[in-house]
Amino acid sequence: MRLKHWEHFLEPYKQAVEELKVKLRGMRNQFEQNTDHSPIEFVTGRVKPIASILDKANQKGVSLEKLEEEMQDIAGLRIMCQFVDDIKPVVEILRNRNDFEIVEERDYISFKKASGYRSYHVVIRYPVQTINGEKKILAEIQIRTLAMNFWATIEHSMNYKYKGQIPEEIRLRLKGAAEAAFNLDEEMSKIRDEIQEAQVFFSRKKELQQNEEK
Ligand code: 0O2
Ligand code: 0O2
Repeated sequence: MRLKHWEHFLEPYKQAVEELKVKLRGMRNQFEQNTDHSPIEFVTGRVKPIASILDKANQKGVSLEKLEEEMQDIAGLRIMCQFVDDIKPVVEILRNRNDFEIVEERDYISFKKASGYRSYHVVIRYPVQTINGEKKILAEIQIRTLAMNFWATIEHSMNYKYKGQIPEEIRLRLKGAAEAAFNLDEEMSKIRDEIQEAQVFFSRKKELQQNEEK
């Protein structure tokens, strides 16, 4: 494909990423205005660079004619949550939306990847309105905690540095670091639960004292 063709091919993906960033950030804004805890911390999005599309197509044996149907993450969105428990409610909201259709879900949190990678992936079919009518494209939404994101971001850049050939010793340490990140998630959830219990306990105690004083 020539550059001009690539630009034409990627145009609906660019539009989808921009639209979905607004929509998913809108979810965060609504939570912030209406609740005391937003399960969404921040949202990012990107269109896969042409070189990465070509690399992945090559690795997976996908012909360029089949990219549209077989490469699900040319348009990629990422939703970062504070706690592991925030992920399910976010997925549930995505399932209930009627501006796209969910094609597939991949739960790499219950079933982590061999690398140690954890994240929840939702593949959607999203309708983009173009001057030539509606075009449905595939997009991948990755939902993960801040700790999972921290690990994945650094592991991804190391993989890039080593061109996918991370030495065995480092690979094992990264796997260990993924477990440490998961333990951190669990510890943070426990701390939050204990603070919430303490808050309930103290507000009940205060109520009782106020009633006794009356
Ligand atoms: P706010 O006010 O910061 O909460 P754009 O399309 O221009 O809005 P762009 O250039 O695509 O955004 O940026 P990106 O990197 O996709 O998204 C960045 C958003 O995530 C910003 O929020 C950042 O503040 C927020 N963010 C918070 N922590 C992190 C982090 O650790 N890494 C990254 N990449 N982003 C983070 P908003 O929504 O612009 O508004
Ligand atoms: P990018 O844009 O560089 O992040 P496959 O490539 O076969 O593993 P598939 O079938 O496309 O993946 O689907 P999957 O595994 O649900 O999603 C792939 C994407 O998940 C990757 O995109 C990463 O963003 C993320 N991911 C999956 N495994 C790992 C991992 O071990 N480490 C990190 N850091 N990220 C992972 P790409 O293609 O790498 O592109």
